[in-house]
Order: sequence, then structure tokens, then C-alpha cells
Amino acid sequence: MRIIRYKKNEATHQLAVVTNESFVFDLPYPDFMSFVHEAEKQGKTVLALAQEFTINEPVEKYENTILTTPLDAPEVWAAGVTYEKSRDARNYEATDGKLDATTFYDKVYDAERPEIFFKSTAARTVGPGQEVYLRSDSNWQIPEPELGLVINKDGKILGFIAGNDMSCRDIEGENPLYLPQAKMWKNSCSIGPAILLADAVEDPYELTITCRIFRQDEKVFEGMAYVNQLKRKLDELVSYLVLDNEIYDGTVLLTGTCVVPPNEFTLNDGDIIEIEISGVGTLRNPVKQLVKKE
Ligand code: DO4
Ligand code: MG
Repeated sequence: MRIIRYKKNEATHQLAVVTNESFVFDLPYPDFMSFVHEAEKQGKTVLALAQEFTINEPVEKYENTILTTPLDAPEVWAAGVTYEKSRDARNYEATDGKLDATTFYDKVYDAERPEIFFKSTAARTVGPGQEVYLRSDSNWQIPEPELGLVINKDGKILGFIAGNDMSCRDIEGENPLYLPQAKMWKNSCSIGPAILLADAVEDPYELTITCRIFRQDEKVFEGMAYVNQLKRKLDELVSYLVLDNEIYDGTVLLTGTCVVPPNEFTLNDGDIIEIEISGVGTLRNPVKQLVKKE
């Protein structure tokens, strides 16, 4: 069972529940967190309350909806180097492929404390169908397909979402202190297309993440991984994020990338990125190149 927001008309972004058969039922709440709070008030799980609305006539089929972000996440945070694939890619970009010593990427992969960084705010996060941007001062940019956790202010995992932690490999590779510039710029974070309710997931480590990139209608990259390849536990990542920190309801924590395109690959203007997570759906975004102002 998934929660979406779709455009009912120009003015209305409607919250709705989607059944496993892809039928859409409107929910009478303004946003995802109001819905969660109502379930808490009634002493029910979010899943149980959602199910109550699926006995009416569906309003639509999922594939006919125009989706927006399923929630306005006040903040998006991200964990890094949580999969072997990411550690190896980081080592490559930091050493021009000439790795001959243990790096801080090796160290953080094995350390007790994970890497967690600030990624985005609601205003700079885009949703399904919206453009993600390419920085004008980077020549090596990739999407990072990641499982996102939707959490409340106490760090409870409410649901799962797909996220794209757009990254500049050349900027990060030049110097790790450039990480914020390699990770944060306008439209550099995308989330969606739906929130898969945590109550509806037996084992999140069984989820799969697939990334596809299309260029002029041709698929130029496809890669896939399992969440069970994650070096850490999901709750472990959340516990480090919330420790001595103020976190807001509806925060999203991206859990690190597990699929990396080949080292010679960089995104181009006009590419289409698809990130599919089993049970969540496919987050699709076109890519737009930003041009340096003279
Ligand atoms: O260490 C830099 C960032 C790593 C990252 O974003 C990831 O592994 O997904
Ligand atoms: Mg990442």
C-alpha cells in the first residue's frame, strides 16, 4: 500500500492511497504527516487507516495520475559509502584510479560511525517528472539511486521512498572538503514517486533498486542492487541522524548509493533518469544542463 500526491487540477495536489492493484483512492487529509497524525490519534496503524479508504470506488488508475512529491520533506539528509559499490567508486574518483593506500572512504565504510550529510530542503527538492539540474562547473555527474526513509521527529521509519542524490564526481574527487558543492545545488535532489508504508513491508532488505538512464530514447545504462547489500542497518543510520539533533516530521534520509554507472559515464542535457524501487515505483526525471552566466 502506497501513498501519493497527484494533481487533481491546477490548484489541487491530492493525497491518495494506491492499492497493490494500482487503484487510487483519495484521502481527506492535506498532507502525509496529517494522515500519520490522524492514525496515531485514532490508535491505528497508518496502513489500517489507509485500508479504510479503499472500500469506496477508486477515483483513478495509478498510471493515469500526474504525480507530485508525495510529501514536502522539510529536510533531506543522506548517508554515504554504505555499499561496497559506492566505496569503490569514491576511491576511483579520489585517486584517478591509481589507488595504492587505504583512503578515508575505506575507513568510513568500516567505521562504527557512518557518513551522514545534509542534502536538501523542501524548496530545493523536486518530484516525479520535474527536471534535475547539472552543475555548470562539473564535467562528471551521475545520479545516485537510493532508498529513502521517511521518518518522524523521533526517528520512527514511516515509509520508504526512492531518492536521487545527484553528484559531481570530479568536484568530490578533487577534494572531499568540496562535498557540499558536489552534492547540493538547485534541483540536485529528487524524491518520489510514492511512499511505501513501512507497516506494509515485511522485510525492507528484500527491496531492490534499479537505475536506468535513457539518451535520445536509447537506454545507455542500467544497473540493479539489493538493499541487503547495505553494510549497515536502516535503524543504525537513523540513530546517528537523530542523535543530539533536531529532526522534523517527514524528514527523508537517503541511505546511500548501490548502483554507479561506469567511470567513463557522465549525464547529458536531455537524459532521462529512472530509479525504480520494488514496491515503491519508478521515479523518473529529465536532466537539464545549467549554463554558466557570463
Ligand atoms: O562520500 C561521499 C558521498 C557518498 C554518497 O553519497 C553515497 O555513497 O551515496
Ligand atoms: Mg549518495
